[in-house]
Amino acid sequence: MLTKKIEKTLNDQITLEVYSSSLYLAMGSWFETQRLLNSAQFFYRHSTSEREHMMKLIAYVNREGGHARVPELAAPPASYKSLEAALEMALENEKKVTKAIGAIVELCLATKDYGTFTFLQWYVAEQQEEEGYFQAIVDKIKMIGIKDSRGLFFADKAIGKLLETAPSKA
Ligand code: OFO
Repeated sequence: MLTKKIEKTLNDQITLEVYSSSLYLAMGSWFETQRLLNSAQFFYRHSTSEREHMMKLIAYVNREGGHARVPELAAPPASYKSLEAALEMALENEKKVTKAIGAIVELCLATKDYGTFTFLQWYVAEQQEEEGYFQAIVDKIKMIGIKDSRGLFFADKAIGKLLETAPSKA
């Protein structure tokens, strides 16, 4: 049985996962309008995995006697300054999510909720992987150094290559 405090923090986490999913969906859509189709696929796929993270939390909260809430969210930005800017924004978002997971883990330990602590270990590992993955993409795109549409073409191609080798979720 979840305490009210843990239930609330898990609901806050659901909000973050929903926002991540909708942010990446918006990014995917924008990339599609820019004809950066690999980047679009990358973000669409990532949006789906964030939705799965949300579903997992909803199932856990309800199973443990709480009530998972679906939040009302502000719309994410519809367009982005550049491919690099969107990737940086995504990386920052992942860092924020990692921090939030860490805070819930700490709360679980402080309140001796070892069940939720164990449940969250999946998210800890997932975030470590995702953050590292986004960081690697940002670094790669910086290395390519986009100066013109040719650079953009190669950057999008590089993201396509990463998609082929990406872990199932990214
Ligand atoms: Fe990448 O955010 Fe979910 O956990």
